[in-house]
Amino acid sequence: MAAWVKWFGMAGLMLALGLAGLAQDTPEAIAWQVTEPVTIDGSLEEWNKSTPVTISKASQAVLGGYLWGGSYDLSATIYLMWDADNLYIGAEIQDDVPFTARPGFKPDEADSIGIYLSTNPGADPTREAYEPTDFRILLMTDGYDFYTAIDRDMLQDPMGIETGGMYGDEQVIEGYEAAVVETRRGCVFEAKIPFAALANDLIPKFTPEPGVKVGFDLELNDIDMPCPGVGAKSMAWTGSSAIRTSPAEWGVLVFQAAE
Ligand SMILES: [Ca+2]
Ligand SMILES: [Ca+2]
Repeated sequence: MAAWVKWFGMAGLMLALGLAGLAQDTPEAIAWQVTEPVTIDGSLEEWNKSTPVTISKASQAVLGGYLWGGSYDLSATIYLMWDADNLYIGAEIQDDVPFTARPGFKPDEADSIGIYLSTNPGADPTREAYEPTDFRILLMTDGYDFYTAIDRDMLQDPMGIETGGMYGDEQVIEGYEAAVVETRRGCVFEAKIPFAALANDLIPKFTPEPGVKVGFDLELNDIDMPCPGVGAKSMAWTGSSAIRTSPAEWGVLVFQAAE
């Protein structure tokens, strides 16, 4: 066998092993198909809670980790569900000072949840640059306004879905619904995001089906004093703070049929 054939064979093997390693290392979250209508009321009694995503470890702090005081300070158990038109997120959040925000500050420097979602199942999971079908969505977990933001600053051409809401006090997701119930340790948050809000004439609407997988991550953002100069902290399900600019560190969301 010619040396170059061996070399290419070895390189191919190493590439295959590398890709296999990558596939094994990519965490998967599950969104369950809705079996009964989800009522956005802050109660998760109608939810499939069999596969929670947890953010509760020091290793998941991605910004301001030195401020993290443990799971009572900030942690969450998060559930995902879907129907043909919507992604649902339910979160049992522990936050020693919930519903905290500062007027004019970014939602990711307030109490909020960040959702990272690709609407293109065919996207290259190793891509390091956002594509127009990659979305960073921020949901304020305050007790009444439920403002939202979509961050598209990492895209050269956002294809008509521009950055909005990044300085607070805006509702940028059409059809969005959210509700919250305060608990002893924080709150239960429940929200509905229509897939149509992540589509336009240029960006096709995502149509979930059982077995479909897309790039995905979750972020918890927290402040505990609504004063200028107070540091915010962020924790992520997987990856580092680089998830904000690169989908390469995201995990995967699997759309599962109802059992
Ligand atoms: Ca409910
Ligand atoms: Ca807080």
